[in-house]
Amino acid sequence: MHAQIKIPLKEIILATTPAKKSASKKASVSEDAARANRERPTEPVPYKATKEELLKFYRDMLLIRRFEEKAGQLYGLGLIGGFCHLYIGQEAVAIGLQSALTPGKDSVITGYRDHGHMLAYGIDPNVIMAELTGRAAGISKGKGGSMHMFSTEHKFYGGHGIVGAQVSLGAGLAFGHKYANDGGVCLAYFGDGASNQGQVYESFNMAELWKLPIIFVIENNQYAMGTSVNRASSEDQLYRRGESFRIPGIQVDGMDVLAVRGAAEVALDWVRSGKGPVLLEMKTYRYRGHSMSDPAKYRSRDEVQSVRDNSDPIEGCKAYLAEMGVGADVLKVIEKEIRTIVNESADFAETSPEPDLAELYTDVLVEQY
Ligand SMILES: Cc1ncc(C[n+]2csc(CCOP(=O)(O)OP(=O)(O)O)c2C)c(N)n1
Ligand SMILES: [Mg+2]
Repeated sequence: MHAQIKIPLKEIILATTPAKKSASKKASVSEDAARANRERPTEPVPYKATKEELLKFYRDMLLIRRFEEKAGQLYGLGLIGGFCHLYIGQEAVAIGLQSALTPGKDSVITGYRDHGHMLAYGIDPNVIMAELTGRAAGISKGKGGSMHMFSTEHKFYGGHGIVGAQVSLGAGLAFGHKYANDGGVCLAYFGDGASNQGQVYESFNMAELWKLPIIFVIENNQYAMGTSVNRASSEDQLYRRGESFRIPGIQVDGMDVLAVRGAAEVALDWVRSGKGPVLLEMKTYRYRGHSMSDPAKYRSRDEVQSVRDNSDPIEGCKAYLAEMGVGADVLKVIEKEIRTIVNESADFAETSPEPDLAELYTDVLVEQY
């Protein structure tokens, strides 16, 4: 028996390539040229927010941050059961993108890390917190919990626990917009881990083929549970993932709300003008573990601290506000208002009644087709 000799894959490919080198070289050059000639969205620029808009971004991001911190506390007290995935660190993504949407026209769908996207849509914090604590007043009547929240009146379609499933469902929502000719665009969020799922690529193919009005948003927070993006992804520049489907991709600083909003403007212009989908890779970071049960041993405290110190989206927004002359006194008033809203939502969620036992038998099947 021969001893097995390991030859790097690259060398095998070179050794077996036919001699007609110039012809194959030529083909690849013209392919590159064709790709370069394809129309692309314009390069996004940071959004030029007015002082009022910037204050609203700050307020909305702070609401997510404080709401999530409170949810973490309620979980620790045993008032929230089951899974709970916090969005702390990623606030600029949901706020930058969703502030650019037209309410009642555009739709949003995401995975299980969904509280922030609901708050960004202006949904009442009381009904979100009540859902977390499993109360009848919760947005899914207390039966969905953290991962399964919906608000069809806001065109917010969940809240999904199956990694990547929301991408195909989002393509369906976009198909709905096109079919009804209602001018709406679907924003479908998914993670860096989800971006390795097969159904994502089936959805990319159909979405581009049918020029569906959809913005695919990869929230690249660097980890899928305990696995870093570089360990799990052969192409870790995730904005390139739509390339072979002819879906243009843009990489964005997802820790900067103005950069995110700027990219949202470009993406919406592209999609609304009928050019089909676009892919946004949001480079972001989650400060907390994957879920409440994750001690996050796969990364160092220093790594997390360094992101907090250097790229925190709320601190970044504060700096922009300071440049516009907004003083600490104004921010303090906002901080106080947010604390009140969040405390009230926790009180509401603790004191409102649990669902009736009979609710166990409702919403299980759709009776009519
Ligand atoms: C189809 C499927 N496979 C595996 C899981 C288990 N799972 C839950 S979350 C997760 C990681 C996903 O990471 P990412 O897409 O980066 O999202 P993030 O949690 O970082 O927001 C995995 C593997 C699942 N829920 N569904
Ligand atoms: Mg991730």
